[in-house]
Parts: sequence; structure tokens; C-alpha cells
Amino acid sequence: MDLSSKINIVNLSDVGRKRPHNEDSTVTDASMGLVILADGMGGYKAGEVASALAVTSIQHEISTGIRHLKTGRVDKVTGYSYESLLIRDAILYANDIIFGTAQTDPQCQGMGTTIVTGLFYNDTLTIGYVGDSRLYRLRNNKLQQITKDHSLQQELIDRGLYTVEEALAKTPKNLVTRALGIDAKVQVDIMEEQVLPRDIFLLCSDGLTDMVNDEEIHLTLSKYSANLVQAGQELIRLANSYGGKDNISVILASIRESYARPNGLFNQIKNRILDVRG
Ligand SMILES: [Mn+2]
Repeated sequence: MDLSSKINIVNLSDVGRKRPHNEDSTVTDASMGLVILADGMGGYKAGEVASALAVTSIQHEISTGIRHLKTGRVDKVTGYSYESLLIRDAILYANDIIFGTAQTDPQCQGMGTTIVTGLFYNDTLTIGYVGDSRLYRLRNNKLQQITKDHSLQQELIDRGLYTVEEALAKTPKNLVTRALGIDAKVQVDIMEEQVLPRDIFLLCSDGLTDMVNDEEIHLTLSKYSANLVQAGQELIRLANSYGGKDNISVILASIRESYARPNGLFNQIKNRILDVRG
């Protein structure tokens, strides 16, 4: 199913005002409903290598894997859709590649990257992520952060040691507690969200969220909801106007209409028969 007429996707990345390179990488495929954003870290240009390896390998794994996927089915062990498992496995595979490269290439030693991967299918969005790049949703004029940062700040808040305000004031920014490529193993968080027409989703790197607060992101998305390119450009302009201390990447996806699978009932019955057969 080609989703490009149902979902409008925009992909923008900017080096910002202070950094010599852009170490973020983004990839989108409107037809497949695939959005991927990575924020690399590491020595001279190694961050770029890590984030690029992540987005290209994940795009490749998902676009090849989806052709053989039994859509509309749920894995009995994990309770996740097969699409979700494909995303998780693609991210784990990216971790293997980045970790392996970091071990063998001295210039890439210690490199790593965050990842947020989203796949739209059957009025659903599955998100797989590691690190502190985020996904937000604007629905009924409410902005909600869907992902939860894998960061020191967030952990201290979760453990009740700090309030949000205290954590922001007292702990260093950008200390991620999980990233791709750092270790042979990594834990990927998976979320499955129902999607409604007129929803707008935002994936972004911390170069946006460290500079522009949620309220201003909300105002900007609401104001430019009819023009995603303008919305993205305005977010990047704001981040740069507040200093642009880091690379800024923004992927926006707005839902024009339902993209439920055609012949939904037929597929449901068919899948139930397949389930009975095992
Ligand atoms: Mn960053």
C-alpha cells in the first residue's frame, strides 16, 4: 500500500550555529510510511558515521523485511505486531554494525548514536527508539511527548530524586544512558500508537528541544499545521535564533486521512484462520 497520498512527510536537518559538521542523519520514505532520525556522537566525524550507518541500515532492513511480512498479525510471545518486531530487529542489527565498526576502525572508536524509527501502517504508528531524540504528537491542539528520553535527567526524575525543574537546573544535559554502538547489547523501547486523521507527529534531535521549549514547539506546529515545510523551517529558525548550539533535525508527518488496510474484515478473518492453523 502506497501511503504517500495519506500521510504528508517533511524532513529537514540543519548544522546549527556552532558545530562544524552535521552529525545528525535522517531518512524518510513516504510511500512506505517510514521515518528515521539519528543523532550521532563521537570524535572527529565519527558521529556522522554512526548516525549514517544507523539510518541506512535500518531503512534497508525494513524495506526488504516488509515485503515478506505477514501484516495484521501479532506475535504471541511479545504481544507486538510483526511490524514492531521488524523495527526492533532492524535497530538491533544497526547496533551490531555500529559496534562492530567502532571496534575495528580506530577512527570510529567510541562512536554511538541515538535512534528514533517510526513506521506507519494500518492506522497505527510503531516507534522504536534508543537515546534522547524524541517523538511528539500534536492531536486536538495538545502536544504530547510520546517517547521518554534515555538520559540521566529523565532517570533522576523517574527515581523521584529530582523534580523536572530541579533536574533541568542541576544535572548536565545530553548525558544519554542508552545509545546504539556503545555496547554489544542494547535495549530498544517499542511503542505502538493508534493514529487519527489530522494528527501531526514530530521527530527531532536534542538540537531542537534544548533550544526551543515544548510550548513554543506547540505554538509553531499549530500555527503552520497546514504547511509542514514552513513548520519545520520555523522550528529550525527558532533553534538557531536561540543560539543553535547543536545540529537540528526535524521530521514532520501529518495524517491526511485514514490508512487502514483495505478489505480489513477479509484480512481479519483470513488471519484468524491462519492463527488457528498455527
Ligand atoms: Mn544532538
